[in-house]
Amino acid sequence: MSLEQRLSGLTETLYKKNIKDCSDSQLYNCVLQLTKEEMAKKPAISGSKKVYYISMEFLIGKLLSNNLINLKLYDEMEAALAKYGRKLSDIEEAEPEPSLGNGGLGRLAACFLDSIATLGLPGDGIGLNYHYGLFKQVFRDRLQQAEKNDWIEENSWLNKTDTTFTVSFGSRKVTSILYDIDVVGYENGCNKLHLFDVDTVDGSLVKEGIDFDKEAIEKNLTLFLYPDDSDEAGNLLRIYQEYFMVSNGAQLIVKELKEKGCDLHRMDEHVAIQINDTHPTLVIPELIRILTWEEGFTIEDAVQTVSRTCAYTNHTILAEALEKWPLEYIERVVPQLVPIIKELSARVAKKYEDPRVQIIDSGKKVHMAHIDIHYGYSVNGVAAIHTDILKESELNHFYKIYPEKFNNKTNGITFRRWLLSCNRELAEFLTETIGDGFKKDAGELEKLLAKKDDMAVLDAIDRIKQQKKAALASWLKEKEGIDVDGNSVFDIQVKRLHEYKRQQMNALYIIHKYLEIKAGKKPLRPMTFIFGAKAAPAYVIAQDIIHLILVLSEIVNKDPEVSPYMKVVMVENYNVSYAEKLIPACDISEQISLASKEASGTGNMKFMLNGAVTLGTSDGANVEIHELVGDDNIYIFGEKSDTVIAHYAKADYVSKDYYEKSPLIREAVDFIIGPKAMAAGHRENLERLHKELLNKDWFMTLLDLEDYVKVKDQAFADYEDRTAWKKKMLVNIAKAGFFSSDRTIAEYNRDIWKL
Ligand code: 26V
Repeated sequence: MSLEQRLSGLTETLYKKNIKDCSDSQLYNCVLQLTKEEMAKKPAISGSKKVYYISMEFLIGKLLSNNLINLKLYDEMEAALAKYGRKLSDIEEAEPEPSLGNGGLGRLAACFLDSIATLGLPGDGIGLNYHYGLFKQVFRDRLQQAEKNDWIEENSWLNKTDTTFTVSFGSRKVTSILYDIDVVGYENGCNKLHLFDVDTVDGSLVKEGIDFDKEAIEKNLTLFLYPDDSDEAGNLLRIYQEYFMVSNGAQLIVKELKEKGCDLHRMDEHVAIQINDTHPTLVIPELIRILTWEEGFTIEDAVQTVSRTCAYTNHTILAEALEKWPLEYIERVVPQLVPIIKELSARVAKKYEDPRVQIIDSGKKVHMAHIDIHYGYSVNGVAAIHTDILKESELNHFYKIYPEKFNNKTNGITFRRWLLSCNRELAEFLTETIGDGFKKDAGELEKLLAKKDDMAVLDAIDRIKQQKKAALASWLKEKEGIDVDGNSVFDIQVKRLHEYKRQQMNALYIIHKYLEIKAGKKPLRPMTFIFGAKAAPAYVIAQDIIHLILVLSEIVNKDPEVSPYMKVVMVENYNVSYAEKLIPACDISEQISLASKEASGTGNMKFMLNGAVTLGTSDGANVEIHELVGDDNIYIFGEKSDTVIAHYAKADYVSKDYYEKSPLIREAVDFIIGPKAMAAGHRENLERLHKELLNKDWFMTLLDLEDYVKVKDQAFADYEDRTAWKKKMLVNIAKAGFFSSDRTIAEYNRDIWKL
């Protein structure tokens, strides 16, 4: 039976309706069911060794389009629906987006699962099934408010399994239940994403926004991702979640090993466990506990076996993001792990005196990363510069002990989602121009370089960009109620809100432009500045930065003298689906973190692949993008990482000095507390932000502001040489192949997993 016949049969059975009469969500349900049936027909990927990618976050986004593409059924489904006047893209809008991640780290995990399956490697994800995920962002009174994202519907990608485990929190026992999501590779078989949950979760605990009773763990364990950890109960809940995930994961791994008849002493020959940041670190002592208590291993044997199996990825050098739990908290949540952690710590203390490499420090805090480094066989960073910083400074004392463990794995993105799915027009044009080999071997994008002087090709790439900009403009009109000019330059900064990412620097540029226009200096072409970012609810300055951007949007867009020349848009509830609309429409990609602070970035890669030109610092993967595209096809500004690191070491950065030296900086910074901003915003937020920039500015915004303004002005000016700009777009697309997560995963496999 054809897809069309099956679809039409389903709509009749379920809704007694013809395809053309169903609502989008009814059709979505039918297409979902059909797609799941097709996935179930795919063989499970198997092999003698398997990787478990264990992560508190899997930011998978909507799955329909991606799964249809990987099954090679997209075109057929689209055509079947079109016969009845229905559009697959409308149906996709009915799919709720799970928010099982914060940002880059979780999205990376999702890209990796896609690539692992696409390369035909046996590999499953292990995580949690948060019912309300990360909060949904709404703006009220120009401030961010958090609401729950109730994403789980009766029909979804989740398949309830009959696997359950008992997880002990001391004497308190919780029964888990496992849900699986199938992960289908591109023209390949299936792996699984295992999401653990508890049956007793109770959504009615959530009262206002995302506030809830944190004590009742049986009821709240899997309600939210990253519940507010600004208080003790929040921190404890986070440890409950982490242990719940790893205990289930460890039990699942041992169960699968036994089912395959493997000798647990040779576990490392059958399994690799990749620990995604420190959040799953407790899997190490938990496995040791299971092997010694339940499988009769000696402690020595258990430690050695686990150490040959676990590998750790570091995703940040920010001190505040490196987990250090008070031993007392771990004692309260999982007392059974404390003797093991103490033993692991004692072994280290016996061998090494250096206080910087201890597991339990003098303040009785447990350094999670230190467990991973001592008791894992691999430590990797996520971009070349990041790994260098780990080796040379941040983790240098560990590098000296274990040089052989350290390696780099520059991040990547799945081209199925970030090109084939979100930019079908470009993917189609590339297929016509260079063949479709790039779909399986991203390196083939380089074939495009031969067309660098072919005006027809350059014009076509630009035409697709214009089309995507027009589509975004109408979306923004509908969703945000803002008119933007499709002929303006689209400058986009979308990522989590954090001071180190310096959205505030972008805001200061906007103020500077606003003041220039008011003074009569009009830009050559209108500019559209687009932001998207969620801020952690307890992160006060991040909330203030969002407030400033919303205030600027109000001032700029409503000023008749200025708004014909520029617009400022902060999109509400930026998420994966929004990214898929914004990224293909971007001209200038903002990657402006303080050098040394952004471990890699992956948005930078998605923008490049879609023909945007990067405006960025020498940080994270920007450095590798720069090397690939060359000076002419990227805009690099700002101090380099060694200068920044030296400023921190000497504590000699004084933001006020920069403020006092530069009239441009002074004007822009003082606008924040000037009469216009005060009239549109709240005194408390704006004054706090102004004070922060002047007296602290920990992430050195003012250090780079003048250079940023200069280089950004140059980028806008260069955009006017249309042919030259189109060439930059082409080179960026052509050179993006390196950033395919297929390449990254092939490297993980070659160097770490050896499947
Ligand atoms: C976590 C936290 C939590 C507490 C408050 C401050 C804070 C700041 C940052 C983080 C990030 C944790 C790790 C993370 O998400 N790293 C990101 O990983 C991406 C994938 O490797 C990488 O591209 C990003 O550069 C990196 O920031």
